Amino acid sequence: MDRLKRALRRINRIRSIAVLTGSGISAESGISTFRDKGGTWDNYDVEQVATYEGFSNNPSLVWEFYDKRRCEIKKTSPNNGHFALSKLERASEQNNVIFTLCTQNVDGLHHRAGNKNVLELHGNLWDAFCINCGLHVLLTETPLKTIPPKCSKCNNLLRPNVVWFGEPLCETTLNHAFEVMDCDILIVVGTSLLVYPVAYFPFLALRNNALVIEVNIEKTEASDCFLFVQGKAGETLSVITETIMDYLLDQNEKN
Ligand code: BV8
Ligand code: ZN
Repeated sequence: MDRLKRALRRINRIRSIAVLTGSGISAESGISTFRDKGGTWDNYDVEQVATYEGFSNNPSLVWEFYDKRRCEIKKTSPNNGHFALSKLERASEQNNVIFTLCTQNVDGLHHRAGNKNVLELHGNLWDAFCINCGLHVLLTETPLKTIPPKCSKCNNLLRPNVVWFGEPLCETTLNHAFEVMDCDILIVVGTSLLVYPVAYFPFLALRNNALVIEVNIEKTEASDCFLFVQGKAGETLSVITETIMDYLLDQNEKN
């Protein structure tokens, strides 16, 4: 962690910390990633299960895909990587540092680990809405009794409240994320950085002179642009967040 300590010393005062996570942070909870060997996209055709066209063609197939993931996620728990980030959020609050966690994940594990200021960039698979009247429904039963689930108000199809390929991210969320990337530290964890526009975010942070720390079990195409720390999220994040928390305490004592 000497590289991290040296990099932290170059920051005059830490006022804001951002985090960007992908499916790799949930891997140690037993949830498969998308593009690793044997991952989700090895077993499903993304066009069929993660696009609006796929949903229109076969809503039952798409709901079976999401319901299977919901059942798996229900049985898992947050891991040390998730808990390290909720600890960092509490320490940031105690030291008057703004903390925002942006996630591409739709599993809801960051909330379950205790993080509060979470921006779910691609939605959340526990939430659904009616394609006709827009009624939102929290779908907690697993497995679903009826596939595809219907709207209790107008009996039209419900769809998962997630962002599919070819769909724009929610504008408010996107604008908020752009603001969040104007930060002093960005920690990027467990993402291949292959999905846009989120893959641009670390470069926005770099342009704002942020210290960008990337945690991954292997290098991504962008790793040479960041302070790359190779390792599993669970172990590595605990060390990184402890180092940052010590620094926050120091900077508070000095002022
Ligand atoms: C849009 C749905 C436009 C929810 C997902 C340029 C600009 C804008 C768009 C595009 C563009 N170029 C191409 C596009 C189109 C497309 C895109 O990016 N395609 C890519 C594939 C080329 N983007 C879109 O379609 C986006 N929409 O731009 O709309 C628009 C604008 C106006 C009007 C109309 C349209 C929408 C993108 C969102 C798609 N939805 N998911 C769900 O079912 O989950 S994306 C999907 O990928 C998930 O959300 C996932 O989170 C995300 C990213 O994947 P990762 O999380 O990174 O997972 P991955 O498996 O890839 O990597 C895991 C990493 O973890 C690896 O690096 C691995 O090494 C590491 N790891 C593994 N274990 C561990 C670990 N690290 C640490 N510890 C471990 N233990
Ligand atoms: Zn309806």
